[in-house]
Amino acid sequence: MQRRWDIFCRVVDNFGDIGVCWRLAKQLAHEHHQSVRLWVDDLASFACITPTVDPNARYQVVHGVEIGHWQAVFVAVEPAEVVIEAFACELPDVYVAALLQKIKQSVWINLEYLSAEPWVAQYHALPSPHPRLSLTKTFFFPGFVQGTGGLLRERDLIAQREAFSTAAEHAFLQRQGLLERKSDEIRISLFCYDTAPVEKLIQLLSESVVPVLLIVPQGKVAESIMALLGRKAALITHGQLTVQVIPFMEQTDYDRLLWSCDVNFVRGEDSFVRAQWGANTFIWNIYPQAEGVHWRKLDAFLELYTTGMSIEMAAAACEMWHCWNGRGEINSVVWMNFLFFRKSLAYHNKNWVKQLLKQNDLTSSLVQFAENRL
Ligand code: TRH
Repeated sequence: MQRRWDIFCRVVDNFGDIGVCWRLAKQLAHEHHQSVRLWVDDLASFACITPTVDPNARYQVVHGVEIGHWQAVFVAVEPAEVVIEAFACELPDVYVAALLQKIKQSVWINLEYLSAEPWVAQYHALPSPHPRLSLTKTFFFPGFVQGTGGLLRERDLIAQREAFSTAAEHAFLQRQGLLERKSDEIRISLFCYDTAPVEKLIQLLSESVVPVLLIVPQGKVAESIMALLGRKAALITHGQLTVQVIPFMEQTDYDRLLWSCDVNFVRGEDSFVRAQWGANTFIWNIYPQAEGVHWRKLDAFLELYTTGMSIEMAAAACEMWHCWNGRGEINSVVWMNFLFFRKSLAYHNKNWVKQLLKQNDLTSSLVQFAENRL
């Protein structure tokens, strides 16, 4: 049944908040034929991952989704039947007041950040009564296991990835102005925080015995690599290493980049999930949190993900991931050991994807949940 949805997104920093909300909004509109309004406080960040978004428009429709600029003074609107408060962003007071006035209550969902920690399944879909008002919101947790809300995954994503032939890759590389593949080359995409040991990685890649192409989206990390290599250019060669700095791509093209690289360094939440669907070898730079809370998340994921790997392969992956996140120093042994397992890891990832596919995707879970409540 077609329902009206309001999604509220506050961009804390980076692109993950809007990345997730935009993906969800599009999927609701395109696959579930829902009527979706997306309220975003930072349209400039949004425009980086979706160039068709006008950063100056108060109201616009893009890919069938209504987009409203969430400004400091929120003009009262009739609330939708389903309300998504993304990542505890706190709905505008006038909107909450309007929710209270509704004869038939809306379904109010707080969409949480992704975590592989075991408690997630226990807390998923629990109601939380408002402390003062007669309204209840539900905490909805994405996750990797049954009993959670699942992961964002478009209906045709895996089929599209499987249909990504050599010819399609060639066309994609040409369209993006990316270098063609050399025969024995290792192709790596690098999307990480500036706290990652990038300098060390550059040194290791420069010493490689096979050619390496490192593709880096523009931003702080690309700037620091250019400073390190002493050249401000889109293409820099240093020993066996070629660095290609590229503009930010649209989300769908970023997927293709992940499919066309042998190793993907990803970060945060959304690119981390996309690398998993892509199934090529990946390394996660987790979003750092106060008091090292992120380590529990990282290790919880590694525990799930490495299940079924040989002890050696699991150790190589865990060591590389730990070093990349600042626990231990990345050196040639750690890197070479990880590279040694590169193909086996990609093979393992195919089974990992099969396991993840047993779950409903997050958008379908949300639609089902809302429909049961309305
Ligand atoms: O940008 P991020 O670091 O976002 C983070 C995380 O979501 C983190 O959990 C959150 O707390 C913090 O923001 C506030 O990384 P993430 O999650 O991978 O989001 C990046 C988005 O950008 C994702 O949707 C993929 C997209 N992207 C493109 O569309 N094109 C590109 O070229 C690149 C590199 C990324």
